[in-house]
Amino acid sequence: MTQDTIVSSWNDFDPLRHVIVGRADHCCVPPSEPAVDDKVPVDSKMKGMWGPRPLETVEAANEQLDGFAKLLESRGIRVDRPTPIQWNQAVSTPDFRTFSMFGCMPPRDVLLTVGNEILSAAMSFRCRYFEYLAYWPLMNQYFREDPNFRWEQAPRPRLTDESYRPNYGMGKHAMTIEERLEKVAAKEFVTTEVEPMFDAADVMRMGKDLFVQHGLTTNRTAMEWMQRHFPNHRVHAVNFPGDPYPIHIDATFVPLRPGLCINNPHRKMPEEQRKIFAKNDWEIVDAAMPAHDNPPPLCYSSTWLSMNCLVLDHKTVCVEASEVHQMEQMDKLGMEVIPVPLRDAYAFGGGIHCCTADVYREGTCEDYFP
Ligand code: ABU
Repeated sequence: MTQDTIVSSWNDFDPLRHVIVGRADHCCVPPSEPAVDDKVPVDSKMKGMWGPRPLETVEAANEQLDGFAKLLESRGIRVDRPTPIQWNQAVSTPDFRTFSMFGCMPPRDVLLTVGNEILSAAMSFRCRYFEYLAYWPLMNQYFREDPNFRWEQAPRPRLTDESYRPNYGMGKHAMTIEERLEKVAAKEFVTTEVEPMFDAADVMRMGKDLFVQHGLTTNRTAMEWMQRHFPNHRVHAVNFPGDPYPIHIDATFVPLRPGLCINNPHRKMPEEQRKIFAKNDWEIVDAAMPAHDNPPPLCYSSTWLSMNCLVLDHKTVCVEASEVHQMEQMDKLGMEVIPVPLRDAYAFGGGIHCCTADVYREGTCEDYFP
């Protein structure tokens, strides 16, 4: 690593030195579109509503995000923030049109850091097509500061109607949870395989190995693209059959340090996929139950944001301050726990891990699964 190195991160647990924390400014609830519709449960109050989020919720979320940024800075971690744009604008390409964007929370969905590269994801939500623009000033700055930084963009998806299964889970007779789970078990999701589509938050980085969740936001074609793009890595497809809305791996399967992961007890990794961990002496522990029965209002995510934590180093972890069971479990697992109030930001796209994106962690690319 040279003195000029700004960007380097190979996993989610080595000592964190530089991170991006999202902002809630101008965030919107997006209008109906195929990929979004499938993420919003049929009985959700969000069904059918769209437009700018209420100002008081934006202010409350920003207060907590700013507080989190300050806390990280107080521990000597450099924190950068995105530059929000006016998200309440229509998006139009030759292939589709939608009437508003989403926001610059959460960065983890958009930016995938692998070593000295930050890759903007090929996201399947039309409303998130231009979200990378909020990070463009930072990417441009890193490009100028760090001669080895690889500023990358995955192929821009076309997101025509061909990219989605028509009326997946929708229509007059919306799918029941049982029917959804059957589709998940059959690995049949709203996205088709006509082009690579993925969210960066579906990728769990563990040195030479990238574990990628196949679900609503990431397809198999994206995994094939990733394997060719990262030829020195091993890309593993993982599925979590107990999750009726499989989106993003970081509230399902979370490494805390080399040799230890927590796994959502409702979304267990199948035996076949666990073998690689067992063979290499990794322990997989069931995560603690969430402290809340329901997510906050206007929230896309599940209550399992409880386990969506940010590991600062092998012994220190940030957990949302109201998640008492998860904090207690982390403590028992030998971690120093830093409680972070962030529940007011959940509705904007996620929790403690989601609202960040790695820029620099110490350490190198290890082979944990030889
Ligand atoms: N962005 C993480 C959401 C995961 C979940 O809803 O469980």
